[in-house]
Amino acid sequence: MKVKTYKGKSLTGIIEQLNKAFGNSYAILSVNHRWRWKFFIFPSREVEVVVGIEEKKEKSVQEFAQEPLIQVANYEPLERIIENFLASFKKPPPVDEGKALVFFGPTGSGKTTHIGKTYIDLVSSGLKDIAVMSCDTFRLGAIEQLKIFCGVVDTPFQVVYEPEEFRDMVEFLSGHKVILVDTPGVSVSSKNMEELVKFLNAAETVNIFTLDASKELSVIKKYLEAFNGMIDGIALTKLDEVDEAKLMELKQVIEDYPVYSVSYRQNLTEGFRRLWQ
Ligand SMILES: Nc1nc2c(ncn2[C@@H]2O[C@H](COP(=O)(O)OP(=O)(O)OP(=O)(O)O)[C@@H](O)[C@H]2O)c(=O)[nH]1
Ligand SMILES: [Mg+2]
Repeated sequence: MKVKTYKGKSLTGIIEQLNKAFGNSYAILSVNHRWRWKFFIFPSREVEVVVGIEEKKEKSVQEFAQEPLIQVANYEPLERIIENFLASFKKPPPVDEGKALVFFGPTGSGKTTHIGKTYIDLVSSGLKDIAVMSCDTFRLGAIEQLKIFCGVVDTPFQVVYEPEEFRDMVEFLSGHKVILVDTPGVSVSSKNMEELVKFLNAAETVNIFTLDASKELSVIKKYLEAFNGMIDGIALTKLDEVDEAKLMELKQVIEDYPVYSVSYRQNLTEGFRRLWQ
């Protein structure tokens, strides 16, 4: 499966073109409606559709679109800054096959999005033997979001409610090459942090602290202290929302941890770098 983003003026227009090009060999993963402002006064609607396409049915962009529906923005400067930033970090150790990667961290830090991005990145690089698990039973949306992806390439998707269930499921799925685990957001002082710690202690996993780079450094430090000892590595999100100076400050705060992946776009198909193998 290839995952692509198409943009256009109307959803029906995009669907019409998708039907023409791919018949029933595609699945819509998400739809986002936005307003675009021209000269700050003329709003126009834009729809962004993320689509999973069976590879053999894929056609060239030119064949597919009358008007260019795919708009790949130029992120070169940002990518260069991020490359430099990443160069000085420890490389994450290789992840053993069948070991679960648990993405945990504060509410809204980008865990579910990061799992989606990781999933798309792995599938696009040819690795399809993936299982996905969610301990995020608080937000139905999170489960639904992940379920949609998993349906596209027949990925096992499991929801677990208790730490013991989590331990058993990690073992049950350990025959898969990669297991990605989503968790509910935590705040340092709340009860859900205790709950999460029970999950993290229940099985031998790679615990990836998902950190929103745009948060204040004092808040980031507080979280790192609170989870000290549980963090195997870091996934940094929202790098598109910080400047170079903030990146440098951030580097000093997290330099002891390997960085597993970074994201720098809200969109699932763009702005992602995976550093673990
Ligand atoms: N700009 C930008 N936005 C991002 C990025 N990653 C995630 N987001 C946005 O951050 C918001 C929160 O993302 P989620 O993936 O729902 O975060 P979460 O940690 O799963 O949230 P909870 O499950 O509520 O704890 C969403 O609006 C995402 O689109 C990124 O790299 N850049
Ligand atoms: Mg989530």
